[in-house]
Amino acid sequence: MTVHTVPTQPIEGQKPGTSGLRKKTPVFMQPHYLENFVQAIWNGTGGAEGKTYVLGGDGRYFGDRAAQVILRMAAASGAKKVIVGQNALLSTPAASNLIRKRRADGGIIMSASHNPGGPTEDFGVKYNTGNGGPAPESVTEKIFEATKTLTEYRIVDAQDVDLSTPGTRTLGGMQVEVVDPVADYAELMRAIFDFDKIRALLAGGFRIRFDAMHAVTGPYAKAILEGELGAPAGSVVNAEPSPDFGGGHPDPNPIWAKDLMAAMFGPDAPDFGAASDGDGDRNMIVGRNCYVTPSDSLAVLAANATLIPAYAGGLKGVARSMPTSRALDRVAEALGIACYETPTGWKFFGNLLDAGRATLCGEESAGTGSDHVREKDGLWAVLFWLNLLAERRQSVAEVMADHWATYGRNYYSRHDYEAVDAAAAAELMQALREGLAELSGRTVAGLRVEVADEFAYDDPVDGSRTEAQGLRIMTEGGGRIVLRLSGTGTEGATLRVYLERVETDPARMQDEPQQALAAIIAAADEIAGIRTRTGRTQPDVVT
Ligand code: VG1
Ligand code: CO
Repeated sequence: MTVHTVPTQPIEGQKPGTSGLRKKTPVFMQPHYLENFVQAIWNGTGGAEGKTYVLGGDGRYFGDRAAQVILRMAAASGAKKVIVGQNALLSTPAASNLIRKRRADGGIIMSASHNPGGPTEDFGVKYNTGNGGPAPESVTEKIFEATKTLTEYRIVDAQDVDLSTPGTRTLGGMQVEVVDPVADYAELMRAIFDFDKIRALLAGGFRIRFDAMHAVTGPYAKAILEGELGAPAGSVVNAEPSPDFGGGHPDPNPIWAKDLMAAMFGPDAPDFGAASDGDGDRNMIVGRNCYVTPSDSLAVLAANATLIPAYAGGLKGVARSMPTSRALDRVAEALGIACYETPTGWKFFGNLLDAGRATLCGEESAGTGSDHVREKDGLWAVLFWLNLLAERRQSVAEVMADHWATYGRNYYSRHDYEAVDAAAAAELMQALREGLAELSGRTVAGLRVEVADEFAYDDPVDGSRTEAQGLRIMTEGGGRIVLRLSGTGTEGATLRVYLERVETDPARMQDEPQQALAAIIAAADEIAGIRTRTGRTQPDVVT
């Protein structure tokens, strides 16, 4: 088999963001674009020679062809073996599990996660390290550096490898092992949860609806929820992964999972609803007439962890990303365990999980996970909820009411302004940054600001410091406004405004979040000048 060494030049802008490199699909399909980045992954991580990798993706447009390119490049650079999900499919948590279980050196996940897919939408490539987690900043920096000095890449001349059936094939001197994407993941879930209890709950007439949003969790949810746990056929909807996610936006939130919301708030609603994103690492939880905000979901999982077999011995600690609400902190305090605050992005949880400092982690963006893998895990969160509901024998709304009665309620919302002019967004952030020091002590829209700062993270495990991770404004009485720019978008800038307020009055636990947060929302606009600087009168997405 011939190895071609193809001359190339650095391509600008191949800098991984919050979660891998994401670009419009046509950008990824440009000559050398994917090849350059993959070669930079090898070059930035000590070469592919003798290594074993895991490879899979969320089934989006171009993923099948990208997989073949990556396989040919791995073979050309002397990799020993690549373990690939059948039809190049693997959810992100399943890939993380396989990397760990098979002791692979790393993995490549082809996904732009919750971003839409298709010929004119988004594509992405993410590199995970041997612990199964997203490469930390130190590694993504090396990969980015490598993209800037590339002069050539290596690729073999070969036909496509057959990925349509499980089995082991060869590509030059490299083994390609095609595996069932679901089997190992299902085995892991069986080891964590009480499947018998969940089976009994479902057999007792508890009705669920899981919306896979035409993305990768379809086959996983079908096999586990319907196949193993006995949910009636049809409980999992939109279960067939499609290259453009059925023309939808595979982001599990009340806006994009509209059908699920309608079903859960409509007549004859099921008892439990859930959805996942493109690559299966996010989850949305919704009860009958009861949407659970992701930050609250994380807090509920922590508070109920000992009901789950795998966590019956208690949690070592918990962690949340900085913009995530502090509902989790209140649970951690009650449990007497540490609660870490990290920058946005799952890569920052890796060290805490590896060091055994945290068992559960989560983000306000519908990501929750534990030390069972090194990624957030959508279906895991769904099974966690089902297991805890089976134990508590309560509705989702009752669990939430109990939770707030015990810990108080952190009213929370995120307002996203999408595809904002990049320069205007940068100016907004810069102006706010410069004014932070003067904000303390001032009263804005009737709220007194206590402290305002820019978040930086000192990793307690490896001592690394990550700066400029979001602007925070704390107001009196436990209010908080956080602003940051997204690192996963592919068009202009996305401004994220995170709004939070603590309520401890037992009579005020069932308010409408936007109303409960009205004063905070007004203060955020006044402080940051969102309307005037972006020209937008309202957010595109409210979660
Ligand atoms: C967003 C979320 C963040 C999440 C990231 C990847 O990042 O805010 O919490 O970790 O997406 O999620 P950003 O930089 O756009 O705010 V996913 O499901 O893409 O893997
Ligand atoms: Co995702």
